[in-house]
Amino acid sequence: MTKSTPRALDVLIVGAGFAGMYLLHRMRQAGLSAHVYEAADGVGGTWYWNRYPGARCDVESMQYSFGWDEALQQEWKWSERFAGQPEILQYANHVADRYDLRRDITFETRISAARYDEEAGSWDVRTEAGETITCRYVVMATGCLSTARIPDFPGLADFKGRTFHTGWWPHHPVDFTGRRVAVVGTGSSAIQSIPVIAEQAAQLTVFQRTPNFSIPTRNGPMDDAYEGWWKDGYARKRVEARATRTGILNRQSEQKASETPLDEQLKIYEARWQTGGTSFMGSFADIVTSKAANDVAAEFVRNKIRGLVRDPRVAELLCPTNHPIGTKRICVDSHYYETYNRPNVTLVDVRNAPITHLTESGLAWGEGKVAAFDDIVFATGFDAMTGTLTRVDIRGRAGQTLKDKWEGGPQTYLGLMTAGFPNLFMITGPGSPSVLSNMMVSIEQHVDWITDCLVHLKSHGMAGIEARPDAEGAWVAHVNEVAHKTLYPQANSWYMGANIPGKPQVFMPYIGGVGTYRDKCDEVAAKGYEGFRITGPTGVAQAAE
Ligand code: N01
Repeated sequence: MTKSTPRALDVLIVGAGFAGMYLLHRMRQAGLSAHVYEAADGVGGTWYWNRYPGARCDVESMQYSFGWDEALQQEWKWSERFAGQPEILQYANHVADRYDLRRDITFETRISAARYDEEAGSWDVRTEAGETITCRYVVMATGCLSTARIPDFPGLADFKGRTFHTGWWPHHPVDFTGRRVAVVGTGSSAIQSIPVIAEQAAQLTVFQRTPNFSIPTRNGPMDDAYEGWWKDGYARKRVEARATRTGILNRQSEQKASETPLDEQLKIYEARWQTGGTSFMGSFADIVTSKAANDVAAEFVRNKIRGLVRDPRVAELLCPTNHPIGTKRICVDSHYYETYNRPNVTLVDVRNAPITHLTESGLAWGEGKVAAFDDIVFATGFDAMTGTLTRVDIRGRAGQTLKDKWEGGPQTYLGLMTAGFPNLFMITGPGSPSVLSNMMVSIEQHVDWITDCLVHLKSHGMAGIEARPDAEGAWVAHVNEVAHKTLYPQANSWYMGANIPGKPQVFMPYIGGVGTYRDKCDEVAAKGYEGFRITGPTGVAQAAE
């Protein structure tokens, strides 16, 4: 790698989503030189890319927003209970403007490689265009669902119609009026976009391999009284949310279904179903640990599907039976199941008759079945959590690549660092609560922890920090142990890496809870960064052994 630019930084941040933006703000406050590199031409990360029709957050707006500036949270007004993608992107742009972040962000620049220079104790980071930047610390603020994936169907290039992926949606409006549209997949993105596409398209055919559980969002305009309730004592409510299991206030009941009579359970599920949103999964404390409790919740939702979908055969096809509810990410929707009552919508089950290839005019599946389409929408998901990190050619000590190190699954200490890669941090990395939590809360916690850590190093005349292999091994074992006390590993989910052929199947996020995890991170810091090796400018170990 040649050093084509003299540019040198304390902190290079990859990604200008909410994580990268907040980190840049904190670095400036801490007096460290920092710069963000972003592949897109704007801020917003996942909300920049995922512009598909119906895209909406499944965490309420009052909680899916930054809580670190009282003035910001008091002034910003959300128009809906659950904000749609355009409004969240508008919020991201507002944050960038309000804190004057853009002057330290280089857009349309993808980071392709990063190599640790052991002698200098610094990183040489390369852009796709060939520029090299030298920095002390690298922070991958690259998100968990950033590498969209279209399955490797033969004939993809032969199809003459339009193709889309929900995660790479065009920036101009896409009109499906009068068109024959196929949607492949029935995860969150499909479940949100199908009702909207169905209203425009002449014919919509949904190719479903695995039905998913979905709860109505019951979205609506923001209620003034509700907004007022949040804003009165907002800071205190944020603190309370940070101590919860998911980082979402008023979601999780501590009552156990296994200690609740069946008729009472059903009443509680009905109340949560009527309230709407993912809080359904917070109805009881043991839904994802007790199979018996889970079965009741799952059957409750299946009965709702049977009640919503008129054709009993289609209803049964839409009923998930091969995984416990919640073990694949629970979906939320606006009139998803009812959409199958429309005369222009057809459901095709490809579980036992997989899609085989694309033709010039459409899709082929099973034994010789073909249908013609004008447009194909791939709602086929992402190489989640690790895909974006391992696609960058990251080389740590002795030239070891991150890809090689994680060949058998991600290994991290606290989801923040990985041994052998000094001064390289991840935000919401595998081994932290990340995708199981309110991402805003988890992003803030990681950014604050990293900031405190770098300030600590600076004030102690230190320059290097690295996860110790023994601490990392113990953390990975703990992450696994906690996961295996739940039903999550029973599903072929992207949490497990099961959606990517050949990817090791390991439960990647930490399910011990946001509050517990925060306490652990704080304790590690309070003990002088226990489990980390801290080094001086010369790379000599000096503390926290
Ligand atoms: O992706 P997914 P997504 N043939 O991986 C199917 C977040 N998110 O973009 O289950 C046929 O969930 C695949 O089938 P199967 C959220 O965390 C949040 O929808 O592998 N089908 C599945 O149905 C979410 O979980 C929000 O059998 C194929 C679908 O494609 C995550 O993003 C909104 C196939 C992929 O579903 C990812 O959601 C949207 C094949 N060869 C997203 N290959 C909210 O905040 C794949 N599939 C609300």
